[in-house]
Amino acid sequence: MLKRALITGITGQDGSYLTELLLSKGYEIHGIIRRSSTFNTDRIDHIYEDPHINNRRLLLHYGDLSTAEQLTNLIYNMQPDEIYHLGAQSHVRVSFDVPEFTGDITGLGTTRILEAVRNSGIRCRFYQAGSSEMFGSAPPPQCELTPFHPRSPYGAAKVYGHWMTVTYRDAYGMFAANGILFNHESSRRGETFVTRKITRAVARIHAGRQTKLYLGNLDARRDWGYAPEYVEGIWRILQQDAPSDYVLGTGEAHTIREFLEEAFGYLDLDWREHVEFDPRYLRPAEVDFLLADASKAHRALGWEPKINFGELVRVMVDADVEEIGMTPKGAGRAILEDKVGEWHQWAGSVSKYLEAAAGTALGD
Ligand code: NAP
Ligand code: G4F
Repeated sequence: MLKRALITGITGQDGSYLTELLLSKGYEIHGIIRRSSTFNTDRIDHIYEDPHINNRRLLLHYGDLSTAEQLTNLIYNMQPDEIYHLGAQSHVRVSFDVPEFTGDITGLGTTRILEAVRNSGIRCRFYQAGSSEMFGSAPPPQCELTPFHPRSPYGAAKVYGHWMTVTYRDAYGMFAANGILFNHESSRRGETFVTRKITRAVARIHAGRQTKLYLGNLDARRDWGYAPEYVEGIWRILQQDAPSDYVLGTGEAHTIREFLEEAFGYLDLDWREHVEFDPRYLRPAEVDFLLADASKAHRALGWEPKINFGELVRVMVDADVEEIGMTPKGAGRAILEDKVGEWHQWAGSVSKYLEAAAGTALGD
C-alpha cells in the first residue's frame, strides 16, 4: 500500500525537497498551497503532475493556515498516514514587523492542524517544524534538553507550536514529534535569508550586474547545513517506533563574516570591496550563537549530515552563477555527486520516479 503524506508549506525550500524525497520512496503526496495572483509554485514546478494524468502521486490543494475549517475537511477526506507541517511565516526579521500575523500562522497554524487531526478522528503521524530560533539566547551548544529563550516573535511562535505538539502527544496519545532544526540552506533558499542573499550577490557581482551588497550584523554565528540532508532527518523522525523530539544540525558554527569570506573567496573576490552596512537589516533582538548538539539524532535516527560549511557555500554559489546563465566553477556539482544520495541531484530532478509511477503519461 502506498503511504499518503500531507505537506503544509510544500512550495517552500524544505517542502519541495521533502516532496522529492517522498516521491522517490513511493508515497502519494498531498500539498497545501496558497492562492496567489502570481505563480508561487516555482520550487515544485519540475515535479508538478497534470491533473489529467492517471495515478498521480502529487496532488495540490488550496488552503491557508489561518483557517481551520478547510484544513479539517481536507485531513478528514484525505486520511493521510503522515503530516509534515512545514508551513510558516518563517522570516525572523519580518516577524518583528508582523508579530501578530506570525503568531497566527507560525504559532496557531500548528494548533489548527493538530485540532484538525483530533477532530477528524484519524490516526496519523504528525511532524512539527521547530527551529533553533527557539533557543535564542541559551548558551551553545544547544540540545533537546536546553531550555528555550526565544528572541523574536517568530521564535516565540515556534515555542508555542513545539509545546502544543508535546501537549497533543501527552494528552491524546498522538504520534506527534518535533524537529528542532538549525539553519539549513540550498539553492532553493528564499532570497532574503542571509546565505542566499550573499551567494546571489556574489554571482551577480561576478557577472558585473551588481557592485554592492547591503547587510546587517556580521558577527552572529549560525550552524548552517544543507537542506536536502535535513529533509531526510525529518522523514526519519516520523519512521521511529515512538514519537520524540530531535535536534538536527551540523555541530559546526560560523559567523556571517566567515560566510562572506568563503563565498566571495570562491570566485576570487574580496568581500570588503562590496559589502556595506545597512542598519535596516539589524533585528531589535539578535540571536548571537547557535550550535547544534545533534547527538540524539546521530544515535537514534542514524542521521549524520555530510555536506560541511565550505561545501555548502560552493554548492550555493555555483547554483547562483548557473542561474544567471554563466558557467559555474564546478566544485558544487562535484560535491553533490560525491556525497548526496540518488534522489537528490544537481538539477534536482526526480522525474524518473514519477515516470515509473505514471507509465508514459507524463508530459502528455
Ligand atoms: P519557507 O521556504 O519560508 O517556506 C514556508 C512555506 O510556508 C511556504 O510554502 C509558504 O507558502 C508556506 N506558508 C506561509 N504562510 C502560509 C499560510 N498562511 N498558509 C499556508 N502556507 C503558508 O521555509 P523553509 O525554509 O522551507 O522552512 C520550512 C519550515 O521549517 C518552516 O516552518 C520554518 O519556520 C522551519 N524551519 C526552517 C529552518 C531553515 O533553516 N530553513 C530551520 C528551522 C525551522 P508560499 O510559498 O505561498 O509563501
Ligand atoms: O538568514 P537569516 O535571516 O536566518 P535566521 O534569522 O537565523 O532564521 C533562519 O533560521 C532559523 C533556524 O535557526 C529558522 F527557524 C528561520 O525560519 C530561518 O530559516 O539570518 C541569519 C543571521 C542573523 O543573525 C541576521 O541578523 O544573519 C544576520 N544578517 C545579517 N545581515 C542578516 C542580514 N540576515 C538577513 N536575513 N538579511 C541580512 O541582510
